[in-house]
Amino acid sequence: MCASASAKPKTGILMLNMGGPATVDEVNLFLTRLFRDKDLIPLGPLQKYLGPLIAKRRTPEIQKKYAEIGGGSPIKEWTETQGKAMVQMLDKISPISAPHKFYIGFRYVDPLVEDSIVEMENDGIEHAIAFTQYPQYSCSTTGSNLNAVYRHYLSMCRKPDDDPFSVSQKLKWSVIDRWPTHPKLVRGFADSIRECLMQFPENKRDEVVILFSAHSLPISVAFRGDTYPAEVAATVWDTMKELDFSNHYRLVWQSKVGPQTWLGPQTDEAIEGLAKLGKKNIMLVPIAFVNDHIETLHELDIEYIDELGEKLQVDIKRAQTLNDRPIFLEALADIVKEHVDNGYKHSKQFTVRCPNCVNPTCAAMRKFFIPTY
Ligand code: GF9
Ligand code: FES
Repeated sequence: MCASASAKPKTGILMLNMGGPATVDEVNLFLTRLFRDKDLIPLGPLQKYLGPLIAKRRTPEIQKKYAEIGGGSPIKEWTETQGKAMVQMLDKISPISAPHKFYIGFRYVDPLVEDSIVEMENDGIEHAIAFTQYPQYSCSTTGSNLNAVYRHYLSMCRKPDDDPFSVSQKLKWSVIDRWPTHPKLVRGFADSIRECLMQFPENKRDEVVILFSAHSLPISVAFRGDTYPAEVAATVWDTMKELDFSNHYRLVWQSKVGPQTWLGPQTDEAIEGLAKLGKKNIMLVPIAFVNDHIETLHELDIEYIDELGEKLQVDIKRAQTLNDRPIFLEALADIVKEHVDNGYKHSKQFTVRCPNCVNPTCAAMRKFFIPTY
């Protein structure tokens, strides 16, 4: 019943995420792949050349930021910790799908989605689960990762009547495409917020403003019909409900880049605005990413808490990222178990594209994952 090291795994769980550069030297490769990703940033027919150029221009400033957070992104270590705990619990709570093995499928750094799929095929996995590590679905994140799975199989088509679905049939695929309100995810956030509240002086706790900070999106993406903004708001609402709406709160958006208009209010502008309103106790809560990454360790901790907080004389603290919080590790295992038990191959929501989608790969990818699409 338990997976020993030698037992042949039956269920493979591909943990999908964008990944991050493990070293300062890897920043350029990471950015090159990111700016070449036409599902994330459509640059037109010259993307193959423009992407690497933009990456090259951005590399030095981003290398500097990674150097300041200790030389690299911790995302691979965190994902491995989470994966190990998840499969260990799954072997106990879901004997029907055991033994389980986790794989990491990053979009822009090793281990890449494509390479891990080959490993899953070689391991003789029967049921492959593409498990996005983004709680809230965006076509720019989870969608791009799922497109990478589809394109891998497209690239394996050799004979004239091959199609991505038929060449994938050694592995039976299903998708966990979103889990924005899973009760244990929500409890993880609520616990992290409660712990952070305790760090404020007792007479200030009531007036702390909780700023849920999510990675922003260009407004054009929201207007396309991307589900991410609404799903992030759902996570925020359930988390505040778990806290009995004990504090004021706002959903704010961070990490905007480039000339487009993005979803707001921006996290830093919200901090400034609240300071002007006399709100001098602020808690930042990263709500759209479950691991520490450059946007928490640099943007929130250094740029907003250390620099902006100091300048404005505001007491800003940050709730811990979920990382290896036990209730969150349980959430990961529960989500997979519930997926196995209910037999759904994906969520209902996954079966309709954005009303204003113009990316043909979004349809082809669904054809691959949804038998009746
Ligand atoms: C994102 C999370 C992290 C280029 C516009 C010219 C687009 C973009 C993002 C980031 C969402 C959730 C990151 C674009 C188009 N995006 N940056 N999306 N999205 N830049 O769709 Cl957790
Ligand atoms: Fe959302 Fe294509 S952009 S489905």
